[in-house]
Amino acid sequence: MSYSSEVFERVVKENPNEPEFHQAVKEVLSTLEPIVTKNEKLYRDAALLERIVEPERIISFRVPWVDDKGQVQVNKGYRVQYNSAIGPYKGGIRLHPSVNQGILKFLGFEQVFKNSLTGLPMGGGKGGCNFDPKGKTDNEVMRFCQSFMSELYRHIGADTDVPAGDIGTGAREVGYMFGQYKKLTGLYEGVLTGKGLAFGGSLTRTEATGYGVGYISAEMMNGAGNDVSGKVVGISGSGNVAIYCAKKFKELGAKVITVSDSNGYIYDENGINVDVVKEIKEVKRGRIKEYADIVKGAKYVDGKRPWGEKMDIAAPCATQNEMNEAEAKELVKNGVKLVAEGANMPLTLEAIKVMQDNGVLYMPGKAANAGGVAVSGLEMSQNSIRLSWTFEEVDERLKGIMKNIYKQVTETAEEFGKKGDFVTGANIAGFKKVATAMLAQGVV
Ligand code: NDP
Ligand code: 2IT
Repeated sequence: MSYSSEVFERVVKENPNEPEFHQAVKEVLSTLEPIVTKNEKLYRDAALLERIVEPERIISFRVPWVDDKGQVQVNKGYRVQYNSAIGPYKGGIRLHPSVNQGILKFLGFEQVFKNSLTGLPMGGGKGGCNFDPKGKTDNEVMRFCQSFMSELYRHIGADTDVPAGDIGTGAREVGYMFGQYKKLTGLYEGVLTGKGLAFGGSLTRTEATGYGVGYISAEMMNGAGNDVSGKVVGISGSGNVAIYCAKKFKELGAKVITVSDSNGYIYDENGINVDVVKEIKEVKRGRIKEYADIVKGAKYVDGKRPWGEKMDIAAPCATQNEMNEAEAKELVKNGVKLVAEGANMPLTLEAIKVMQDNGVLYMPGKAANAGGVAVSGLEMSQNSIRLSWTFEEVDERLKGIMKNIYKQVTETAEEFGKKGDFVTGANIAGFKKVATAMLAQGVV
């Protein structure tokens, strides 16, 4: 059995009941085979793979808070500090009822390689809580965020661990968390990213993940002698990533025909009106079905995902495993040419295989959605030098980073004899830098 397979078996054995974590590790370890084979003795002697799959630290804590009726509520909070070989732990905080330790481990593991790909000095981490912000009042969200930070503050800091947004955590939640951190520590520092522009946030951070998906898709299309312009794009989700992904694809001359939420999807053959989606989701915090009441000609399909529609480009931007093998086959049958993951691990391993076997240009999340954390890195830089760059300046840097990621991914795939396999390219390229740093730093 190969070294990678041995370590994968060990992960499954030692981490029972964490299927998403197993899935993420399997995807990475199976594609690292070419580099691991080349360096097997070095890696085995240093137990490098055994170390890289194990989080440096997991903090798990009680989050008690009082709802508007005066009832005490209790949630489970976590921070997975995965790997600090190339920089302070960096990664978002997910607030969703489905959150558990295994899901945060898969997200933290992915984050290690994603952050490495950005070229910025950031280690990997992820946090979260099984709190559901849906239907909560602003005051309830504030009390929850304050309680969450009342424990988390002692484990984070601008040079140790820098959280940010993810599902359920946006500008409002980051603001409340930052306020509580500052109150408890007395420090005004870049301890969170995605902050409001009035208190150290970076221009373009809100747009960064979705824009990055658009930029890398344009690179992929160009690399194949094709163009994003004129293409039909299907997007899932209607949150931060989906909204700005739709906006960028539109700017690039494509037509976006779907957006969704966990209840169903909207199909608008005239092209999704992003301002309407923003009003429903960012201002009213409503449901996506309201789009069909506002925009004439749009239809709402309840209880389904958008992958049955005909599209040239699919950008899943909602959550993990939101596209299965059957849906991937349906997309291929309908002529899909490119899949770029805005979400983390939205395709099952079987769905990825369908895309790759059918010659679809497929970019995994750790490359395609790295624009968000990249601009978080730029927010950290601006906080450190106490300056703010313009929107154009940050956007240019983001574009440069996404181009560079595409270059690293394609060149690494070729170098290891896997031309066009962007999963292998992304995993090996991300892994190389982290591995080099870990080996140089000794057994820690
Ligand atoms: P938001 O909370 O802003 O939006 C999430 C969207 O996904 C909503 O439309 C939500 O619908 C939908 N969704 C969430 N959970 C599920 C589910 N279980 N089933 C179906 N739909 C679901 O989150 P983001 O846009 O920030 O994040 C979306 C994805 O992108 C996540 O995978 C995240 O990890 C990833 N990502 C985010 C980055 C960022 O900078 N924010 C950076 C890189 C990746 P509903 O309202 O019904 O829950
Ligand atoms: O999955 C991700 O990369 C994020 N949620 C963004 C993390 C960050 O630190 O900006």
